[in-house]
Amino acid sequence: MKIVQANEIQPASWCIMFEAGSVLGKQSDPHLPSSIPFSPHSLLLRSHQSVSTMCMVKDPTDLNKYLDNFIEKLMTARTDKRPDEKSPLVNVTVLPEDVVIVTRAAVASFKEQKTLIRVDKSALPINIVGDLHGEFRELRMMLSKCGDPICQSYLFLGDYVDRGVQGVECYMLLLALKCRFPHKVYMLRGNHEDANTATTYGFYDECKDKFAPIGETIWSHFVNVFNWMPCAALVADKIFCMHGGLSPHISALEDVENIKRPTIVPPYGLMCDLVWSDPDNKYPGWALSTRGISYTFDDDLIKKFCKAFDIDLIVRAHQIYQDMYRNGYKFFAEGRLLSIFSAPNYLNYKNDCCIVKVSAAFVVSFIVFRPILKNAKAVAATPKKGTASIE
Ligand SMILES: [Mn+2]
Repeated sequence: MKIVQANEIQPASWCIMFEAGSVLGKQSDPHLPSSIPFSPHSLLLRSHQSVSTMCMVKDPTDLNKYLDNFIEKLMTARTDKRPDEKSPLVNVTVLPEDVVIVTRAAVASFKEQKTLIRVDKSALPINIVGDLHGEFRELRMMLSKCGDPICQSYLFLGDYVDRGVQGVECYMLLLALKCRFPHKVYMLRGNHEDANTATTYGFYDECKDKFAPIGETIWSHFVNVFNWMPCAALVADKIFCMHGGLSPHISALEDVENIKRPTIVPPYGLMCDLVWSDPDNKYPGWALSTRGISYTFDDDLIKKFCKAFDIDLIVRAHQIYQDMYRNGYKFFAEGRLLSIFSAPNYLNYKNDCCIVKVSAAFVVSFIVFRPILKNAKAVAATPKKGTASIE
């Protein structure tokens, strides 16, 4: 496998410049997904229909038409400037009926997959996307830049919700795309796709606010999907992907494949490690993580894992190190493990983010997204080495 560094392959046009202030709100239309030709259909289900009526959408053709309309609605809604000069929000309403339909379809779709997804080589090129954390406007831009899921595949590594304020919109759009294009869009579970975590970091409150007075019911639909999500993917037999990292409990890839669902993320064990662990050379081998859950693993373990299972590259998300603030990615173990992060200006860190693209010829490249910030000096600040943010 050939690894192409961003510096070699990244012409200026590959950087979408995010405007953190008001300008983008006025200019949002040029960034909308012209390359995603979801045409309008007449079947768009109306908001006044009851939840029970919505649940009767069983014909796959009708479901696809509904999904086309729903995706188009989310992808084309305008962004609104906010008076507090925070990043503009996408002005779109997800209805309770939408959640019922999409989560039901998503559970059915996830049930068709094993806990380890095997993505065939024919799915290449594939875009691999890290943490999103409710940054919906930015997710739409990245999708529009990377292109139509009819033409290329996507693998999302989890953490769609929490922290940001449009987790509902992010998660719903991706679930709808996954259901509409099940052989092109793949989604893995992050540690935030779990009732215990998402109750603490914002998504539960977002559901209660957006769907009052039935927010808790809607929340339970989302939790049901969380519990059915796969935890790892093997792309073209060579690229092993998960949200967190490796586990001392993997003796064969079938161990991942055989994890039973539905399940919460347990406090220890294989599934817990897949969504929670981190690479770190501070301590040799497996070490208890300072997160208070799961482990860290060193370069030596990464290399041994790759050799044992004939893996060229491990791609994971879950962290934004300060030395990732430029470009949004970091290699470990002499290129055997790649950590990516896909939420720009996350928690006002002023960080770049990136999406990894694996071509049909197995060339790995990066699409880097950089926020445009009013204080340019802050962006250029020298990162401190060795520190990481826990995601
Ligand atoms: Mn995470």
